[in-house]
Amino acid sequence: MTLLEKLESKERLNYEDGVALYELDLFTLGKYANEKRRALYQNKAFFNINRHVNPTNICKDICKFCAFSANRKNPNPYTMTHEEILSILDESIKHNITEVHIVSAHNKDAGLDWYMGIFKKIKDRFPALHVKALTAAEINFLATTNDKSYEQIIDMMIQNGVDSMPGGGAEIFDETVRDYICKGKVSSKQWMEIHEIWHKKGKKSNATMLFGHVEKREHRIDHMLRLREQQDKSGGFNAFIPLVYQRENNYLHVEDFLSSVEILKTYAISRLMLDNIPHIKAYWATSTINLALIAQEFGADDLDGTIEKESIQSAAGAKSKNGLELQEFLDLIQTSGFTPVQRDSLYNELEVYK
Ligand code: V47
Repeated sequence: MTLLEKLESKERLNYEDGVALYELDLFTLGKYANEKRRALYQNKAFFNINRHVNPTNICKDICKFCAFSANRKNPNPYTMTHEEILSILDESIKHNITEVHIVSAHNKDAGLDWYMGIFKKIKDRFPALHVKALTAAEINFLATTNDKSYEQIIDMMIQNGVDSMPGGGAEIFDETVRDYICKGKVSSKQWMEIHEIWHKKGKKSNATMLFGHVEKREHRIDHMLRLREQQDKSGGFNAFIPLVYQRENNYLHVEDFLSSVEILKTYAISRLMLDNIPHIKAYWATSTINLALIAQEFGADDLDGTIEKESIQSAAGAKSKNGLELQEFLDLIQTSGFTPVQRDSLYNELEVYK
């Protein structure tokens, strides 16, 4: 059977198919991805009203791609107090956020109680707010530095009010590339194991892929297939998020920025390969809002949210520092021909803006 016949018959695609998909022209690829996306969600483009908070940038690890952590290129170490975090959210709650997305660095001096206290105090003050927090990389860091198992850390997260896990720390699973870009951080196997334990507790998480640096197309397909296999087993991934690599202020020297065609192909291929992960998120902070909107025609169905303040990608050159106002977000989605659907963190529809 040819690749096009497989696409027509909606057969599950294998590694060789995935690599071959990149050789198709963008519009053929887009047609199949868009058909799948429309069959599931029609004209809807999902988003949420959220706030990103990054409580510390002090990190024991040095990932070559990271411009966020305090280091020689970015010497401004900070660690927020719980009161500072709560006062940020006191403001954000006035904008009707339904989710706080918390990602920190691996700060040895902050201590386990500081990390867990963030969630507990947020839940005490804002019981209805969905707390999406701690990447698998952070869980691995907290477990190893506190002599605890992953399950013990995960149980503590749940007790202290974490509702779901973000998809960060996945980077690229291929071990050779991973060793080159972020040696010493959570391994691909550990990342998967942590999500599996989380899913076994009946909880949901996301999965990211950092692309556009030194990896090859083959590594992206391998990454997607490892996630698809895990999803067949544990079933808890809500969204796949391809993160476009930003190249400023870090230690990974990459000359060329990916073309928009390559980025759109990657969204489309994600939709086609990941037949068991319901949502493909075009995270506008890395793709730009323009491309994230176009991506809705190429397989993506979600844009993340209003964000309010973004620190990780903007440190590396993305122009996303201050989020987007709700009205602007709605206008952009509508003028692109889509129906904005405000969702909660688990993709229940809260409001459909006709
Ligand atoms: O894992 C770091 C990435 C991630 C750069 O789950 C970079 O809904 C691009 O995971 N260029 C953290 N990306 C952010 C993250 C995330 C974002 C939005 C939504 C969700 C979700 C999760 O940021 C890290 C890393 O892959 N990152 N440096 C960079 N230079």
